[in-house]
Amino acid sequence: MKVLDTTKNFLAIEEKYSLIENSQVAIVSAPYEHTVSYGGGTKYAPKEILGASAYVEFYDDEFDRELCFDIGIAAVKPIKFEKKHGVEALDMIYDQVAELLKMDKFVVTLGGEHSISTAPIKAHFEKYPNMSILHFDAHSDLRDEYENSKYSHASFMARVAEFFPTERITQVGIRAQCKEEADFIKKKKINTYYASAIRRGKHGSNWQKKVVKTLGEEVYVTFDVDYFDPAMMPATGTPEPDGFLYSETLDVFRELIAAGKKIVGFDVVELAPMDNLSHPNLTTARLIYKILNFAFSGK
Ligand SMILES: [Mn+2]
Repeated sequence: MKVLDTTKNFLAIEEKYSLIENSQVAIVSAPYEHTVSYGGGTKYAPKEILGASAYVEFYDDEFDRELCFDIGIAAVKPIKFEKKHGVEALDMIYDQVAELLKMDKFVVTLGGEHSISTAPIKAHFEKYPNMSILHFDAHSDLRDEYENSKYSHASFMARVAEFFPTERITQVGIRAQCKEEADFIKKKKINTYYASAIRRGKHGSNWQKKVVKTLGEEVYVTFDVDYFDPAMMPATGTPEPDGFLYSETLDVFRELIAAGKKIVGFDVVELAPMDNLSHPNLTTARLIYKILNFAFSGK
């Protein structure tokens, strides 16, 4: 499998830490964008995230280590979708993630729009049949279809719910959905932590711990950056007010690790890079490296 070279890979690390055979982590770039409903640009996200990652420090003070040199991180060459979309595009992502999982890599998938997440979730679910899904997002993405597409970014979780046990899905930060989605959540017993309920204190001061309690031992994370407050993350297609900040979000991962639970893989989607505004790209790159630090905290 071909990887990006030192100038273009994650953290811009030298070859011996970023060849596929030397790396425990593989980063998949899925620059897929087909069903934009508001602002566009997610197809540029993987390249911009990798570019910004060159400015992320290797050292993490919380873990007192330079994780990248301990585990190795390979960035695989981006998937070329050309004219392919819908199921065909998802199959391409699935094949690459499944192949890397077979090689025992920890896989991180970069979107693209949120519809891509169905593919890595399916591949991880086959390897980790007991896993839970932890879904950060402003939207629940449970519309059966949106703008005549079953594979819209607004329907991705509805597709996941067709093959994944819904009571094992936990959503955090939701603040924009239609009634059909709210009804579906109740009927299918999805654990949804609405932004307003968190802010109103409905889940107490340590809401992060409550979120973690709903999860099993193995956790797959799907992270839509529009979960964050638009003040810190304006670079996304459908920004919604009343979002979350960085540190309170990391506390979810801290509770997860404290509870002895394990992150088995993750994806980060919906970054739509903006001209002349670099901090959203850097924030996303830092988030990815930080989640890796949590995922490998015990190793
Ligand atoms: Mn969203």
